[in-house]
Amino acid sequence: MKYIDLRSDTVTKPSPEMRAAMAEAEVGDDVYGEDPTVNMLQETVASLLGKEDALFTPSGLMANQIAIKAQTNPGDEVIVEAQSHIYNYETAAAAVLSNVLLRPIEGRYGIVTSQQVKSALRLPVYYNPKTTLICLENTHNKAGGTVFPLDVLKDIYSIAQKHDIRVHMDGARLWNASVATGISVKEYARYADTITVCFSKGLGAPIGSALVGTKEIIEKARIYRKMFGGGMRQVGIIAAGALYALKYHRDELAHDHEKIRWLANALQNVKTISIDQNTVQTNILVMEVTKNGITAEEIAQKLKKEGVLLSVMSTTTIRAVAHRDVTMDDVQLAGEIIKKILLE
Ligand code: TLP
Repeated sequence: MKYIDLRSDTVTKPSPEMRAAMAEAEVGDDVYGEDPTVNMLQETVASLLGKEDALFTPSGLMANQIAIKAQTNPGDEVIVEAQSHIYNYETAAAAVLSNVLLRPIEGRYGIVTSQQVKSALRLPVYYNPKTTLICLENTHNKAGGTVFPLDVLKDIYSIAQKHDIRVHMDGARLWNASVATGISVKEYARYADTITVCFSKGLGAPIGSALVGTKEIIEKARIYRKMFGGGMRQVGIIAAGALYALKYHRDELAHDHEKIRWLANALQNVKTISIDQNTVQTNILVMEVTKNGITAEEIAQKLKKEGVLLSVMSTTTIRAVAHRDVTMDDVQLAGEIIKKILLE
């Protein structure tokens, strides 16, 4: 059966043109810093985000965890949003790899306010944990692809600087935030010390993320990437896919936003689905399915039988993610099938 796969934007496959660029990539040993294509990717990303340096990593998770490791000491406290990827979907890696205390703060639509951050600051007493890092997510996955407002980000960054706290932005989908708002990724990056960006989600590269920051932090990050088993050799083949995606696929993310907007509108009046239209900002749609006595998992199974794949986010919510490998026609057909299953 051919599925319409809306589980995630991670499912995209490299196009023939991207594969050709990968096949032609010049390579070298990146553990020696000698892969010209990786070096070009790192320079390109650092410059796009207006930071001194960047480090290519095999995954977004690794980039986030290296950022935490490089900016904390064991026993430190890291403020995270309660629904964030770092807190929910990273195998408790921060506790294991960095020995830090994650302090979750519940945001609205995944956005914590500067007031919440202020209230979370601890008195500098020796028996209190020392807060050294705040992690924010832009766009916010679990909240439905919501964009972090720039003014809130600015306020949080200024509070953090006053208290000698670093800010890390999990910008796995920062490209989407930028396309949706017209605010450059560089402008968002001004208000974070380190940023994770990802090439293998909406941009359509097969593998890879990057961590961006000062030379000093990236130097430390390189040590931890190696420690975590992420030192790669002739990886320019992969970096070439990322470079291709950055050059040709970024602007196309707007189409994915249109597809999700269409789906959200089409399902708005289905009485067994609840959609908060405020969350419909980019390429993700999180829907509460309220059909009596049926779990989200069972609904996802029924949809699968009809050829539509969605991901289950909780017992009552499912997620559809638009990406470059599904067309508007696919999404419209999926919309009809979702309606049919939820109304039957
Ligand atoms: N998110 C995946 C799943 O893990 C949930 C998805 O399908 O959306 N930050 C954010 C905000 C993410 O959404 C993800 C992946 C990551 C980090 C981790 O990236 P990878 O999968 O490259 O380790």
